[in-house]
Parts: sequence; C-alpha cells; structure tokens
Amino acid sequence: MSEFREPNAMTDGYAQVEGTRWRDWLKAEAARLGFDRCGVAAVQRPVPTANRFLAWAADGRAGEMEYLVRNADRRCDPGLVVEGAASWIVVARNIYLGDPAPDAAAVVARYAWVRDYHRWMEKALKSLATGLRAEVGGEAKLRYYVDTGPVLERDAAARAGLGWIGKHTNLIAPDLGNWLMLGVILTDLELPADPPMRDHCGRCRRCIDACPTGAITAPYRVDARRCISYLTIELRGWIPTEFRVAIGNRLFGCDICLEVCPWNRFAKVAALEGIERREAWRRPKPLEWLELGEAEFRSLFQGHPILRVKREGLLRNCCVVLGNSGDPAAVSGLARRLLDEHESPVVRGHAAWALGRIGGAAARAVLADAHSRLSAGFQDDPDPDRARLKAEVCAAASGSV
Ligand code: B12
Ligand code: SF4
Ligand code: SF4
Repeated sequence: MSEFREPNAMTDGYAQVEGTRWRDWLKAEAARLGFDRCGVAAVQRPVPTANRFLAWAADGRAGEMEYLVRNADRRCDPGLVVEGAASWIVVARNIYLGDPAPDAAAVVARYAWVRDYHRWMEKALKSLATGLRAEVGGEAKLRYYVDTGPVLERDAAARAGLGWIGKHTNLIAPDLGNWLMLGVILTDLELPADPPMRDHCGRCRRCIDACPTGAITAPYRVDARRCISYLTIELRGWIPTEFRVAIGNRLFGCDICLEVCPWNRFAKVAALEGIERREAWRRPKPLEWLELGEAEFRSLFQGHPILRVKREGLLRNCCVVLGNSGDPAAVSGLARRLLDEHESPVVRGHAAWALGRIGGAAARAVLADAHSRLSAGFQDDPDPDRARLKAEVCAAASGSV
C-alpha cells in the first residue's frame, strides 16, 4: 500500500487509523478462525537476534538440518523473503490435550497427537491472509508460513507480544503456558505493532536441569544435535549410541523441557474443534508398531506428524524405546526385525542394540544367530549401512552396549 509510505502528516494520520482498524479486524478474525493469540510486530532488517541465529548455525548446532543454514541470510532478513516487508502478523494455537498415560510404555510428543499442524494452521492462515487482502482492498503482499519458510517464527512471536522466549527456547504465554504452535504472515502492510512482553523466567532453570541429554547447553540455547526431538524426528539413519539410553521411552519428539515449566499451571485443555486427534497416542504401543509394514504405516499415520519419520524412522525409534524398557516380552518382535534380511539395516542395527540392552539367554541366542549369519565379510563391507549393522550386532553380541 504505497500511500502508507508518503511522508505526509495527513496521509500518515489516515494510515494509522486504517492500520489500527485492520489490526483489530485481524485479531477478531484470527480468534474466529480458532487461533488463541494474534499479534503484530514491525519488521526489522536484519532481525535483532540475527547474530544469535548465525552463531548457532556456525557452531554446527543445526546438525543435518542443512536447510536452516542454507538460507541463513533470508532467515535473518525478512526483506529478502518479501520485498518491502513491513510487518509480521503472528498467530499461536494452543494444542494442549492433557498428559500421556502415566503407565505408558512410550511417549509421543503432544503436538503429534493431533493432525499435522502444518495442514490446518496453513489453511486457517490462508483464510486470514485472504480476508485481510479483501479488507484492505489493495495489492498487499501477504506470505504465510508454518515452519515452511525461511523465517524465525519464535523471534517474530516474541516481538509481537504473544509471550516471551523461555530458557528452553520455546515461546511461553503467561496465561496459556508453552503448549503453543506458531504461524506467521509476512506483509508489506504497515500495521501498528503490539508491545513485546518481558521475560518471566527469572532464576528458574528447571528445563535446563530436566533435559536428559544436556541439549540446553546454556539458557536460551539448544544444541539440536543433542535434542531428542531432533534425534527421533529430524535425524535420518543411525541414532548416535551415546544418546540412545537417554532417549528413554520418548518414541517421537520430546516434551520434557516443556512439561517441567512452572508456567504450565496456567495451561488450558484445547478445544481444537474440527481437528482430528488420536487419543490412543497417549499410550502408544511400540511392540505393535514394530510390526507395521509400509502400507500399514502409511495408512495409520496419513496426515499426522509421525508420517515425517517414515516407517524406517518409526521402527528405529521403537527399537530404542523397547531396548530401554528392558522388557523380555520385546525379544521376539526385535528378533523378527533383526533377522529379516529384507528389513532396513538401520532398523536391524537398532534392534540388535535393543536386544543387547534387554539381555538374557533368549536375546543373546538371537544375537549369536545374527552374528554368525552376518560375520562373513565382516571387515570390509562397502555398503556403510551394512557395515554399521555388522558393527552394531558385534557390539551387542559381545555385551558392550
Ligand atoms: C529447527 C527447529 C527445531 C529444531 C531446533 C530447535 C531449536 N531450539 O532451535 C529441533 C528439531 C530440535 C526442534 C525441536 C522442537 N521444536 Co521446533 N522448530 C524448528 C524450526 C523449524 C526452526 C527453529 C530455528 O530456527 N532454530 C534456530 C534457533 C537459533 O532459533 P530460535 O530458537 O527460534 O531462536 C531465535 C529467537 O528465539 C531468538 N532468541 C532465542 N533465545 C533468545 C533469548 C533471548 C534472551 C533473546 C532476546 C532472544 C532469543 O534468537 C534466535 C535467532 O533469532 C521452528 C519453526 C521456525 N521456522 O521458526 C520450529 C519450532 C521452533 N519448533 C516448535 C516445537 C513445538 C518444537 C518441539 C517442542 C517439538 C517436540 N515436542 O518435539 C521441540 C522443542 C525443543 C526445544 N527445546 O527447542 C515450535 C515452537 C513453538 C513455541 N511455543 O515456541 C516451532 C516454532 C514450530 C511452530 N510452527 O510452531 N525444532
Ligand atoms: S526437547 Fe527434550 S531433549 Fe530437547 S531440549 Fe527439551 S528436554 Fe532436552
Ligand atoms: S522451566 Fe523455568 S527457565 Fe525454563 S522456560 Fe520455564 S520458566 Fe523459563
């Protein structure tokens, strides 16, 4: 909207009235679309926390999430994403549905109990952007993202006054806690900004102390390579052995640092009307999921976040959780995976590790069988996954896991 940039007192006054009207419309419409929070921040170029992001990326803390580093310049400068970018519109949706079953064999992160948030949040954001375009009656540029763009969503959310960034690096709203998913619209419209909120973490460090892998290496700093969420969702292939025990019963994602945050005493159970959810995933069944074939996997998780890890990733994670359970009832299922020559070496290798952890005569017999089948050509298999599988079996069979 070019008239917004006229250095003219009359026009500027008009723009402010219009901007306020649009912002009010936005908040009401966002609420109607089901969002629990909506706020506006002025775009700054580069974003004031650019150096934090660049240092994080330069340290290698993004691990294999190379896409975060590849477009670092755009992440730090919204003007490279939308020409003439002037405002962030940020929305948040509460996804809290209560807690996992206390006696569950495994835990799936809460956000994955509901249909993939990218889909329904993007749909609602598209409606919000389309409505705003009609409201302003102009050629406004409006680009919306839910994880899908080169933008720092938490940074924008904090500056738009939705809450503050806690030491666990997630956004906390004082009256809702930290169970919020975010989405943003980046626009060239100049909208009046909301005031940012101050940090209320104080001297608390519960999240840092609770993290089982030491991934929160300092307040407000997460090393993704150590984070269970990264290890069980983003990382393809082999989970580094040093983290497998610490993963415990976390089958997909991790909520530990979020769970311990005292601000969740204000969390409210979300209505999430019209959004499909899987209450059964409060109590996931890793032994049953270990038996899933490709087609069954796709049909069970279609439209849900777990689809992202593909069958190989899910079965790999099931093996780790079952190994950590120490439950001898898991031996036969793990043995089937390990001895199946058509199974992926990654799943077979993690099954071997799990059998090594469970121990006992039955597990040792399976490992000895696998070892003798695989030991031919043990030293120099040219395929790195097969070579790794053999090494995992060898380590598990010799009792060194
Ligand atoms: C990559 C990524 C991850 C990685 C890395 C996480 C991380 N901490 O960086 C992994 C896979 C580990 C991950 C895990 C999770 N993620 Co994630 N993830 C992302 C993604 C795609 C990019 C984040 C990023 O750029 N990280 C790099 C770091 C450097 O940036 P940053 O943490 O955002 O920090 C910036 C600002 O916050 C600011 N800042 C940070 N600290 C401080 C401190 C002070 C004092 C100040 C002033 C500023 C400041 O500076 C930084 C640079 O601008 C975002 C979506 C998006 N595009 O933003 C979702 C996102 C951050 N993830 C989200 C969620 C829900 C999770 C999980 C809870 C999922 C789960 N249950 O398993 C965990 C939480 C783990 C944790 N403790 O962070 C939500 C967070 C919602 C919220 N309430 O904050 C997001 C926003 C997705 C969404 N659309 O809702 N995630
Ligand atoms: S999500 Fe889990 S592993 Fe990652 S920082 Fe939080 S507690 Fe640590
Ligand atoms: S647990 Fe404590 S330090 Fe961590 S984010 Fe919550 S209030 Fe802040």
